[in-house]
Amino acid sequence: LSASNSLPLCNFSISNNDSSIYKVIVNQTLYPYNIIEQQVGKLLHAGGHFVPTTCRSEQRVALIVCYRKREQHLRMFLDNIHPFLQKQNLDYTIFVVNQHGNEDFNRAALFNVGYLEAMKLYPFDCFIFHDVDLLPEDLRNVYKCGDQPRHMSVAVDKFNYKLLYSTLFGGVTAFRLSDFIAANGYPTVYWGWGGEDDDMYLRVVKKLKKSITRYPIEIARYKMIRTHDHTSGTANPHRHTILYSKYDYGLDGINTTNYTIHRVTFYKLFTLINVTLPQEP
Ligand code: BGN
Repeated sequence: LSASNSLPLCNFSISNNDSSIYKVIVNQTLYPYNIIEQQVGKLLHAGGHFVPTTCRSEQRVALIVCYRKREQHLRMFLDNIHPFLQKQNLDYTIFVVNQHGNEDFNRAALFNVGYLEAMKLYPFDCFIFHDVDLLPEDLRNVYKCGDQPRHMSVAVDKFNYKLLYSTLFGGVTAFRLSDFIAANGYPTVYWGWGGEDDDMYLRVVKKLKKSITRYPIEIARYKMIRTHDHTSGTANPHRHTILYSKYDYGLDGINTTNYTIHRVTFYKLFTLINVTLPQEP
């Protein structure tokens, strides 16, 4: 896979505003995976890995998706995100981290697992952490990392394309490898819905001593997929307590992510990391 060094650096830019709108396809008639593979998987290497052939990418992007029982969402996500990222000429790989078992959902710990497992496979330098139900709508929303952690999902249709609050850091985020390591990754102590993204925001501000950045609100637009097959998790009653306890971020995060891998499978459209997270009472 080593791209020839003689190729020019990949350069993605859109001059004509009209062409920047990405046509999001939310198809309620569910295509089986093999049809999606035929439609958007032709140029992929095993495990949902794409490498531009006409240019050399400056970043290797790992797109980490947290997941549990959202089959329809995942299919729509894959159907949309592959052509989107290929148009941006990125060297990217899609990892779906599935939380197996009956423990409460732990979105943040799944992201850490994705990071840890991805690094065993390829020297990524950019990590994009993604909810499975968000689809980018504008090609100028480039899935790359910069000097500051970036909140990508600024304007979501469900919230009338408005930012809910100024420190919101949920949905989709992008971190340079060095920033993610310096933050000690995501927290692992948030079980159930809410708070883990606010915790990550505080890590950026307090531990990294950086501020987050965002693309302009007219660019960072997303459609939220809504189907009947998902049950949103229960809110975590401890989330405020943990968030405001000002605990030491060095003592919880990448270095304390406890997990058991069942299997890593290299499908055409993504790498599946199937994992159990032991939940302490
Ligand atoms: C916030 C949640 C976030 C969530 C956004 C958007 C909390 C912590 C309270 C101290 N934060 O209220 O996790 O992403 O709403 O839904 O619940």
